[in-house]
Amino acid sequence: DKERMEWWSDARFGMFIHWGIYTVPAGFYKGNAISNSAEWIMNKGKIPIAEYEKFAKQFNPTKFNADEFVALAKEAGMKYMIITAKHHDGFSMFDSKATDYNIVDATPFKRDILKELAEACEKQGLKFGFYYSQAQDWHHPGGMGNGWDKDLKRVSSDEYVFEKALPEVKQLLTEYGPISNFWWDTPRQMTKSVVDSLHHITTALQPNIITNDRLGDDYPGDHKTFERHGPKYQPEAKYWELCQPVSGSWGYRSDDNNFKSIPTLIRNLIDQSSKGGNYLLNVSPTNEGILKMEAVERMKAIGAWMKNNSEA
Ligand code: JFZ
Repeated sequence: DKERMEWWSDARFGMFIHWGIYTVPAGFYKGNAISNSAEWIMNKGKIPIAEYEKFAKQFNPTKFNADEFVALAKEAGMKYMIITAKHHDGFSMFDSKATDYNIVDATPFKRDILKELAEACEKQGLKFGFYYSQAQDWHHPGGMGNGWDKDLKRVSSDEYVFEKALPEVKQLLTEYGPISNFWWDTPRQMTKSVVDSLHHITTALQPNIITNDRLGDDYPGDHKTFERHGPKYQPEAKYWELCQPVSGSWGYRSDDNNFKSIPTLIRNLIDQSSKGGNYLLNVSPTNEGILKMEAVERMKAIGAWMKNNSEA
């Protein structure tokens, strides 16, 4: 275990990426700003599935360049990258074999960005992992969380898990090279057997994988997760990570200019690091597939600071 955790423990700094078709509405629905983080717009705006699906047809981030993303993360001094393979909205950001509701089959873009990033990370020597919303899925009729779509004819959550979650997780762990991390989220209403199966295939298929503490009740995972705010004192947990967005929202919203200052970000990195934890800093690609200038500037500044303050 200690050996398996070594690179992660030494890494201290990683890039989190929230990206999905919610970057099309970018925080606005029918002319209204929908409060909360951009990736929650389907839920907060009570958008029916048939309406939300239309965003996929407008998702065409042609300026996306995986090598540039990975190079920027490296320049910032980050050692690993974790991207949303599927968020709560249920849209798969890779060439999913379990559903056509995915980036290759349902968008004009037709590119598997996870494949591209996996290859770029391999090439440039960055660890690569996935965020996956295993319980909440507002698109599948057996997924957790969609209580607003009146046309949704519900099926059992087992059906959702066996048709979608398990096959997708399996695909992500077998077709994308070495996967360093699996970052589960919002473990709601999961049965013990489902959680066990997810845990089992993950560790069986990628024995060196590192997981967070959000798979299910009985699974502490390999590390604790702090969200948005770091711990005040050094936590008891040996392995932990603070995840935090560089601006206000995890996913891109057009009105989010709430960027943390460069000194704040550097201080946050030092703060977690000095208490023995990792800092997973989130960026939000736009609908064009690039980062806002403010985000790029910040990554470069952190990297420059690190360079100026390291030996050799
Ligand atoms: C979850 C997601 O719902 C959100 O969209 C984002 O992906 C974030 C990283 O994770 O949000 C959470 C999950 C857990 C807590 C807070 C927000 N928590 O335990 O405080």
